[in-house]
Amino acid sequence: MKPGITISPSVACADFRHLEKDIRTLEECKVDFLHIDIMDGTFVPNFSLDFSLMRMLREMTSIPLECHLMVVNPERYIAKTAESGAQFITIHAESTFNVQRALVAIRESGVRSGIALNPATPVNVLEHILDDLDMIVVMMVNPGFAGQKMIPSMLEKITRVRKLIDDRGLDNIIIQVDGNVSIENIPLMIEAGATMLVGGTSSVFRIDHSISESVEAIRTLIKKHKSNQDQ
Ligand code: S6P
Ligand code: MG
Repeated sequence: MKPGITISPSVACADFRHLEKDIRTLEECKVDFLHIDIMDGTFVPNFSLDFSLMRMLREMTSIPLECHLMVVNPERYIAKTAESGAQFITIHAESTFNVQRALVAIRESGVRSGIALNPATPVNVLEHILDDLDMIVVMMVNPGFAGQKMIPSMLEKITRVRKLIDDRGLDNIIIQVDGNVSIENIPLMIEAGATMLVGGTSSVFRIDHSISESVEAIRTLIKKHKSNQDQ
């Protein structure tokens, strides 16, 4: 069965001057996950969060953590990510020669597995690994930075991923979207078939709105989509 639509705020976009306060607000808003970006400065030209911060969050809150590894040869870090409290580990299809083996290793560590596709990576790389997946992440931007603009053709990519998993009877696989998941873009992404929304600077952590207002605005869009579907 197709999963319900969930919200996963990207912690890298929070204001670290008052991180704990933001986390408490996200708890009050009952968000579904926290999205943890880990970058190595090689797979992407930037650095972000790390395992010690993940462990701190794990102690601070019971909101489930889903970790997005933007690192070369991510198999080196699966055990560490699992030990740091991840409930999902997403690796990039482009980041290792041994994608299927790495996905199996994620599940063997007791964690649900995800694969992320950079904008230039075609959907057909998923065809032979669908049985090893709990989540597919369609990157709407090239990974590495917050605050970028969505690449419009990625909407069609979501549609293709949706068709691929529905045709195989695997519609329980989550389709996450990451990058410029903005208030404007969310309806288009959900319409195309996305089921997990990563909220960054263009939605949950907007400068001109509070976190609560932003999560509420996202929920309203989700409800609107659902009521359109029910009609
Ligand atoms: C980007 C990273 C993302 C960002 C998030 C930013 O490489 O994987 O998770 O943190 O997408 O959101 P926004 O709304 O600023 O694009
Ligand atoms: Mg991410």
